[in-house]
Amino acid sequence: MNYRAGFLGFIGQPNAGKSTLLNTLVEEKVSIVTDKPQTTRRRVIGFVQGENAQIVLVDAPGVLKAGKGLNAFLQKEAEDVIQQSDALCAVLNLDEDNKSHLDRILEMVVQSKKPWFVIMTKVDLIDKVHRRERLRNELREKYPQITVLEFSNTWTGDMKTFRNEFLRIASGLVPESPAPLYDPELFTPHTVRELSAEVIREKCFESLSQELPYQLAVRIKNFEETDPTITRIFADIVVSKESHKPIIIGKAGSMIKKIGMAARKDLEKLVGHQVFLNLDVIVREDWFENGRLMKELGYVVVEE
Ligand SMILES: Nc1nc2c(ncn2[C@@H]2O[C@H](COP(=O)(O)OP(=O)(O)OP(=O)(O)O)[C@@H](O)[C@H]2O)c(=O)[nH]1
Ligand SMILES: [Mg+2]
Repeated sequence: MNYRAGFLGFIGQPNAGKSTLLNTLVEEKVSIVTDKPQTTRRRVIGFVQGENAQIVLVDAPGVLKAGKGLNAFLQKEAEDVIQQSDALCAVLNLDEDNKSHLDRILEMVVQSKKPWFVIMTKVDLIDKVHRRERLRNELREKYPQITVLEFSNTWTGDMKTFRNEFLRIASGLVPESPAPLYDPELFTPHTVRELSAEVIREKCFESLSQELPYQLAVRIKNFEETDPTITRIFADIVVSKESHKPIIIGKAGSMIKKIGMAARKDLEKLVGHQVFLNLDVIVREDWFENGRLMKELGYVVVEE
């Protein structure tokens, strides 16, 4: 069998479980996951290595209606992932109450003219059993050639089977390649510094409510690895309004302490040793509507 390698983009609604899928398949925490929609902001890449194939998974932000500022960036990022992938996976979540949102995902992958398949996620939600059957039948009728896999993050024993099945299907959709596209020893091209900023953002998402998580960004100021026993990380939590600052800091610093402790625990797992973490909160007025500030925070469309 000839070797195959290529980019496979996950396209789905916000909260569909795309990042969960990526982490499960890569068997590492590459992409952050929260119960809030619009968690992923920039494309996140992870590799799945098979015997005769390397699948480069691309986790995109959930598909949104076009907007401005950060939302426009998220939409463009999802569209670019569609364009730049060799094949696509439509991620259809059973907890989506508005069926037309799932139809939109299907329309987008069909329109791309790329090879594609479907992963139906959250199949553990038993009150959605009727939806699972209906969606399966509809897909079989409309797209008889398309493979439909099912996924639940509650599975324990079955992950290996799912992973193998995924590799078999995805390998058939990516092009032949003389060699892997990335070093097969790696699981992601992202640096530990980049992953660290995302871990801190995840803890902010988990600890804060309402619009706050959507209006903050995390920037690593300094990442010191000179001492092999301890990594020192200095980061800014960037908020969009002066009034958000005291909420993030919390009463007597309790909120920022909570975020910092949770982040440090995960960062220590990531780097494999002790982490010193220093978090500051800074205000950049309405950064998510300001092209220049967005660019400064790394939310800039990569032209390739
Ligand atoms: N019940 C159930 N929940 C799941 C499953 N997969 C993911 N979730 C949960 O769904 C929520 C969203 O998961 P994510 O992986 O962050 O979803 P996403 O598609 O990456 O979301 P965005 O980045 O916002 O576009 C999290 O709370 C997950 O724990 C599943 O199979 N079953
Ligand atoms: Mg995500």
